[in-house]
Amino acid sequence: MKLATQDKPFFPDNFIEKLMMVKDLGFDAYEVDGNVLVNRFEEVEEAVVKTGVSISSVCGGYRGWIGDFQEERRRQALQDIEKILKCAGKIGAKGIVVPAAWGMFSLRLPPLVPPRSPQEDRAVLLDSLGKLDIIAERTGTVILFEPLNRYEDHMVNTLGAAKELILAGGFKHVQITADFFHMNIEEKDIARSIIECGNLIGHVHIADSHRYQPGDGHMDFVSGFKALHDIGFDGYMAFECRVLGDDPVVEYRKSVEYIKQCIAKVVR
Ligand code: LER
Ligand code: MN
Repeated sequence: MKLATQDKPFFPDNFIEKLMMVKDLGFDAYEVDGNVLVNRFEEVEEAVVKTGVSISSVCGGYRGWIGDFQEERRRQALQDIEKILKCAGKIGAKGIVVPAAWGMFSLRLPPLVPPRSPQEDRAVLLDSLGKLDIIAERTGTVILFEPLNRYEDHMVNTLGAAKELILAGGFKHVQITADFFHMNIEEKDIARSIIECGNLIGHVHIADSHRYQPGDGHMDFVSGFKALHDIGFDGYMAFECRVLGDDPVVEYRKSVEYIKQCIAKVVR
């Protein structure tokens, strides 16, 4: 199990310096924003070569959502993701993390009634994932489809729901991103859900129970990591969190150490 991190406000902007800091903190790779990857591609490519730190994956950085209520914005998302995946494939990143939508609608917050039926949501998502499946194949990448918690998305909240859509569509280049923060809210038993998805799990996001750095909250990472180890997961776990503490660099370094200790308990 390899570790990656998303960007942090305390990382340098220069890409070589950024990836050097990523390595120095104890990470193997960097999860890049899609817009940054496309617009600063040469710089990112040079930094990967010079530092030996790879780009594990891409997250965000496109307009609209693959399950957008507005058709035009959905098309925009698919077009932007295609551009991002061309760059991701060239640089050796596994693929892009995509939720159905983020912050578009929640069934648990007013106005409570969405403008589209669950059947229509499903048809839209199957269509988008079908189109992305073909683009992923062409670019040598994978769509890392991510269930979000009920307050951030109303369409796909659990690993099981993501798996069901992938199997229903027969997609070969769509896998699941298992995000511990969302799983902590939505899964009855995180370890069991991971086991049930098996090799459909393609990527992992980690944060502690309060979305801050791992080790600072009350998440049980070890049982989840054991399940990942049992299914033979050999992908990246990318830190997706804010960092609490007076000195965020010191705290982030401690967090990486903490996660490495959790991994050591299951990988012997
Ligand atoms: C948002 O909470 C999240 O988990 C991101 O990975 C969005 O894709
Ligand atoms: Mn996530």
